[in-house]
Amino acid sequence: MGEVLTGAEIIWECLLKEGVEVVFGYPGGAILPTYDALSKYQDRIHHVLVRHEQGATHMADGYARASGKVGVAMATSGPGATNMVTGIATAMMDSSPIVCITGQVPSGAIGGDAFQETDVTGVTLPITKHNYLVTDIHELAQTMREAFYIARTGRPGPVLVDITKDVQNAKIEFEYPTDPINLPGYHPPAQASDEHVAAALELINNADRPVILAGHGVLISGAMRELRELAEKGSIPVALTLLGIGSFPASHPLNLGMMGMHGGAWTNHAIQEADLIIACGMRFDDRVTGNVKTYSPHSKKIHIEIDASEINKNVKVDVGIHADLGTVLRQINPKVKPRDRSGWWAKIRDWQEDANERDILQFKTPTLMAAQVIRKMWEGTKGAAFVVTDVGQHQMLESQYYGHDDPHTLSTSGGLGTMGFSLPAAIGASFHVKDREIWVVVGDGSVQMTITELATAVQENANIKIAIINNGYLGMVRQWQQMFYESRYVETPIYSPDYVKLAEAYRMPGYRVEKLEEVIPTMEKARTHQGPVLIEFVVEQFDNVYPMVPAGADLHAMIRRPHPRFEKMEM
Ligand SMILES: Cc1ncc(C[n+]2csc(CCOP(=O)(O)OP(=O)(O)O)c2C)c(N)n1
Repeated sequence: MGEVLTGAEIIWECLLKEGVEVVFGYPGGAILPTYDALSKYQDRIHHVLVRHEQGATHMADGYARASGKVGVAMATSGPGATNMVTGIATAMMDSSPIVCITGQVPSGAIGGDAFQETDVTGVTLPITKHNYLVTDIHELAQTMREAFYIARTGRPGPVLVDITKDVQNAKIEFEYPTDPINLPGYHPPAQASDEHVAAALELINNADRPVILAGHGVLISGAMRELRELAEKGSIPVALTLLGIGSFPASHPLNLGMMGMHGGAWTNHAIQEADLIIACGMRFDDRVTGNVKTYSPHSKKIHIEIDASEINKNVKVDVGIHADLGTVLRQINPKVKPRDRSGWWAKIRDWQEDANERDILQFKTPTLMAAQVIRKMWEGTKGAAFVVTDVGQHQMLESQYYGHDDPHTLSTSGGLGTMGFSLPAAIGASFHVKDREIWVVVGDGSVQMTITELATAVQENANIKIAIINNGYLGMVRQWQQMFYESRYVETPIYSPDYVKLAEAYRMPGYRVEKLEEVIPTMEKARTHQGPVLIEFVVEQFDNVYPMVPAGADLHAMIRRPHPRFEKMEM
């Protein structure tokens, strides 16, 4: 016989059963019974009081991405729940497992425009993997269990559980169900058929110019070792998506780095000239493919993906394998034949050489460049930091200039490109990442979107170092205006507060850096302090991220940084 508990207590009991250690949330009327019950659980679950519910969802997401566990966010009904929308959509696009628990007005009041009533299951239907409205306490425990199961299995994603206030107040005998979960129509697949394995092997063993495309799925599946085995056995170059960074060591000679809109020129050329693409746990996003009509036109394509709806969605493939990536690679790898691909590699090395000569780090610049800051950060942290980036030029530069050798060391909003992600996501990650320095790389625009969470960082003494790359502009948008709108910088210059004084106001150390030689010493000062530290790097305003594939253009039609041998650099 179980104990008689309130619905509110059952929520916390379920979280404990699911192994939850930290919840990011904000109280309010419709979730108040659950907050009241928290008083009995505070010794076992840590609750982080955020400053805005968007912050709670990004923190849960940041925690989930860092730990591989399900992140949990909590909010009240109406505005509390709708403030979560951006964070939920961010988690959805990047396959991050979070469970959002929202309070709802009492069952009897639903539909009557009660105070703070919003149909949040309706609002979040297209941006959750699944969502629930619980109006009957008998369904509460089973629903919580299913929510965690759905969030973390198959292709992970956000699940929202909206719980009416009367359910939180009702009482029932509590027993956590233990029978196997069987959800009609939801059966994450495991391995590939023999025919698929044979078809993939036939293509791999006969390819002269293959390229592996490694996406977020490699990390989610934990298939890093298998990916490396495939690449090394076949001398196959590996190109990474933004979220695939870390799935294959940056310093590995077979690594081509990031592909796509701001990917390496050699990487994109290799994809365009390949005769085989082996897409592993990725989804052919438009930022990766450019114009799909001219995408990798000469190649056969293999796509290994856990989400069936991604196969043949954007790019038609020859062999689509709907299964867990690690399992499939373990099936394929033993039969991959070593093959001399030195001709292919020679071509790639030529492209690389040309790109190296154009690299901004080869130029003498009068002002501090964002790329230089990132490279110094990589040097100063020996490439071993856990980095959380925001959205814009600084994000792309980090992916180009910070070499991530280890998996799960970069966290960034890829699919939704959510400005404001980094500061809260880093706070979330800090509850799991204890063995590495955590660096936030954030633009002056992005940081101002969720800067309220500085207070949370201080209150929790989150050990994060915040590097604001201040170029005085919404830099990436300014770059588009320069390239495609005749340099009309409409509403992209952006005013910032004095960040050093702001840090002081929040009672945390703050520094400003304007010279290259100050970068590493200031980082060193920052790391001596246990807790949040802010550093503002004042950088060149008019630099661009190169190469750039204009939106919708052919992947090989990149705008390149002018070659120093032929042209003077424009700034
Ligand atoms: C919430 C949100 N609003 C608008 C955008 C569009 N956007 C993409 S990058 C960018 C500029 C980012 O500026 P900043 O944070 O200063 O970074 P920078 O590009 O200068 O490095 C904007 C406005 C977005 N991605 N997210």
